[in-house]
Amino acid sequence: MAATEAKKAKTDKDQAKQEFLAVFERLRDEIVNDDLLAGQPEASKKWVKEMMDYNVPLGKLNRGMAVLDVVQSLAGSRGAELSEEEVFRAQALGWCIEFLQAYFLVADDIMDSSITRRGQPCWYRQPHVGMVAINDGIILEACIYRILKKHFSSLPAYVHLMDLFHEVTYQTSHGQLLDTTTAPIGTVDLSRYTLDTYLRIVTYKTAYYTFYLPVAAGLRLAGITDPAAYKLAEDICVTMGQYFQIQDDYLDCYGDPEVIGKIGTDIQDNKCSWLVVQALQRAREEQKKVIEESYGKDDEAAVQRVKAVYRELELEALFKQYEQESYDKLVKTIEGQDLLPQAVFTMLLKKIYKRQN
Ligand code: GPP
Ligand code: MG
Ligand code: MG
Ligand code: MG
Repeated sequence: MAATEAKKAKTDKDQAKQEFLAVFERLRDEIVNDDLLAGQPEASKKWVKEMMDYNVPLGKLNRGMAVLDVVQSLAGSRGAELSEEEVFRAQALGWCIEFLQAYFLVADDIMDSSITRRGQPCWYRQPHVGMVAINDGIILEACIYRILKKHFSSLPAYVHLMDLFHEVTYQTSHGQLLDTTTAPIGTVDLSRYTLDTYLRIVTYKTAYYTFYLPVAAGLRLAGITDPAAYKLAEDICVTMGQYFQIQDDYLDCYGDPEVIGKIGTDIQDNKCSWLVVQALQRAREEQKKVIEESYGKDDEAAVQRVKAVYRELELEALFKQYEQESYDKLVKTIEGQDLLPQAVFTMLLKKIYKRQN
């Protein structure tokens, strides 16, 4: 019985993903055939279509699909069912988040000199692309506002949605600014790697766009206007986002590149990663010295020396302990409130707990 149920859950999940992907194709085709592109050369249409297919739909799609989950939990708690149009709108809004994510990743991979993303070469690494990727990022971002205009401009939520995307982009760019300037390539200043700085970086560079954005977008679509609901969502989502980025940092070092779809570069890139912050809090003088000499170097032997210190300090076990404590704390907070249906948050949390990719 349990096996049958698990099989059904998987089929439902696959089906939801197929339906979500079908909406991507519709939105993509609308853009490729819109007023502006209609008058452009065939080569531009082809470029935009291929660029979108390469960068937008190939991730886990957790962020994008979360919008419909949120809207459905809110409707479910009122005993209501969504119309076909409401489902489509939630999915289209989810794709706006995936376009934003695609834009961030294209740019982030250039800034981090990354090699692979989602199991394929980073877009800027494609020989025919190079720095045109910067413009492609700008196009991907502009698509968000084309989609919003076409499908949401008749709703009272339109202006709030636009504002939400602008606000979250601003927050994320400031997280990225801190991320890239806390550890400039070629300088190692271990005094900068504090937990305080770390949490500020990850809150802004990841938590807002990964968790708060899908939840707040769903709340807006459902017509919720109570500021207290948004504040609660922000508090829970920021904590969940910190937990998610700590997992990302852990996987950068300990994940299987085949499974995570990218090759870790945090040690070489001198990143203010959760691992190095924890290592520095625990390291003896000689271990600190190894980190000081070997961190931030694009050299495999140096990377291995840093990883050896991480092993001595048993950071894997420390992460596992953090993961459990953080999960338990989040569950308690979610269960301790009655302003929003718990499912809004538990669905998100379930997807990331002990994730391998
Ligand atoms: C993830 O950091 C953060 C982003 C993708 C936000 C980028 C923001 C911009 C404004 C460009 P990361 O470098 O740890 O991600 P990954 O490990 O996936 O490269
Ligand atoms: Mg990166
Ligand atoms: Mg980065
Ligand atoms: Mg990372």
